[in-house]
Amino acid sequence: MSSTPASEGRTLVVVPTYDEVENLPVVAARLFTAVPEAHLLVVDDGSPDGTGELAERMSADDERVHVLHRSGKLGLGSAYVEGFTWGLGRGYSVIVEMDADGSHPPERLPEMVARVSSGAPDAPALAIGSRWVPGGSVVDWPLRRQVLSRGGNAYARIVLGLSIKDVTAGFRAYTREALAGMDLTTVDSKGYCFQVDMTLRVLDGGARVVEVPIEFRERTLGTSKMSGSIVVEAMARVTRWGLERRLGRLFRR
Ligand SMILES: Nc1nc2c(ncn2[C@@H]2O[C@H](COP(=O)(O)OP(=O)(O)O)[C@@H](O)[C@H]2O)c(=O)[nH]1
Ligand SMILES: [Mg+2]
Repeated sequence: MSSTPASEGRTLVVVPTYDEVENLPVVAARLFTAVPEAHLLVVDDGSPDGTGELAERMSADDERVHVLHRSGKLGLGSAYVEGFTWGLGRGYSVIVEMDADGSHPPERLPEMVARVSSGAPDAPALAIGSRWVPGGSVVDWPLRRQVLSRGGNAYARIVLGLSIKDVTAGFRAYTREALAGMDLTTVDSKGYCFQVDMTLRVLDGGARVVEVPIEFRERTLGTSKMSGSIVVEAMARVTRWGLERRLGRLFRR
């Protein structure tokens, strides 16, 4: 692991990786072109393809790059939780979630970061890079994935009573206050429901969420780690959270 320079006022971009050796250098170059002052934290789960070793070499060459190595494929949610905790401990003021596969355009980060760090009293604590608001789009995404994403979002919106259009999106900028105000040790969602879980935690903390339109592009290199069990986990948990919230409201009356 690399040393940590003073990071007050800086942005940390957390990128979880599992077998992204071709994608990581491309996304890192795009990130540092778009936001040269940002720091990058790669959270690698022992990728068999050598992504972790590549990240280590990148970190030796560039003091903005940091790496956490985990023992095996433990899931996206816990990778982010470890990354967030690392970033909070080092004083970053904005902490970003971004995939390694190039689907999330780092070029949109300046706007997302600006929205959460404007300093205005009603500034949002979370900016979501959204596919499903006007101006947002998806490119080269199979119809099956589009239907799943739109359907999953519609279901979550109805069951949880949310107005957010892309609550499963994994491209996000949080203020440190939003993350510091949560008990991250109780997050145990692995896949898409991690994104829903985090959104509910921000809203329950009384903070605002905004959506910034992005163009989402399907990866051109490597393979997706999305699986049926991740979809089942998301459906089951969203349903449970929806019921719990409704019952909770009923009993408070
Ligand atoms: N550290 C870690 N990263 C993961 C894991 N599963 C997926 N990722 C990373 O999470 C990001 C999104 O995964 P991806 O397979 O592209 O999912 P999709 O975009 O929904 O198809 C990529 O950067 C993956 O390498 C995991 O278990 N651990
Ligand atoms: Mg992807």
